Amino acid sequence: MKLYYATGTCSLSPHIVALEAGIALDLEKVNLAKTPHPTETGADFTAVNPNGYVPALVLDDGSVLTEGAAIVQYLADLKPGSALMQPAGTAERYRQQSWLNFIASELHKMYSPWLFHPEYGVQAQDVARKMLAKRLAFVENHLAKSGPYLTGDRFSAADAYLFTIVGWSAFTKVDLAAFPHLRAFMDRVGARPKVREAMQAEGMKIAA
Ligand SMILES: N[C@@H](CCC(=O)N[C@@H](CS)C(=O)NCC(=O)O)C(=O)O
Repeated sequence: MKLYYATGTCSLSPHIVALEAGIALDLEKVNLAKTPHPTETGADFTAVNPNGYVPALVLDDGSVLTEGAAIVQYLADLKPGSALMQPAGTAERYRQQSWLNFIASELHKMYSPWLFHPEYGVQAQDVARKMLAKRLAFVENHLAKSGPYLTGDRFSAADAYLFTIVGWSAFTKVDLAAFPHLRAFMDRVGARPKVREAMQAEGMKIAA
């Protein structure tokens, strides 16, 4: 299987899940700075994902799976023993899917495009930061009551996604000072060997 990724973007989440599950992926980097996005081998990425965004996972049968929240579930389900997602149909699985959807719609898309595209303007960015502060406060309260991970004691695919997205905070000037449990979560997940391995493989800086 091959994961199309761009360094430090939302594709870090399936990259982490694959490593945590013990799945060896081929990686192909996409240059998002150029339009249409070329890959590192010179291919046109829109031929893989017509929407032009990462992550995209090419499965062993050659078909392509897109949407990060679906890709992490696919990878986790390949290795049920990794317990990165609970079995389909269980209440725990729906809770994890609820978090994946929350992260995708309430956090991911609030950071991006608003905070990565200055052309949206300062006013739009301020609105996004205010909304994010509310949503992150919700995550903070949840972690305080029910942590240390989103669904309790075990790291899951939803945690990989949360870590990836909240990791954009410093760069986008989203202040985490009021969220000690979330900051502790970021440190805890960031210290996981497979998380560090994924970040290093993408050429990201990791804390010593
Ligand atoms: N709905 C997609 C969105 C993915 C997405 O926003 N990817 C960003 C990087 S975090 C991207 O590749 N943007 C480049 C573009 O849209 O051209 C998902 O959840 O996987």
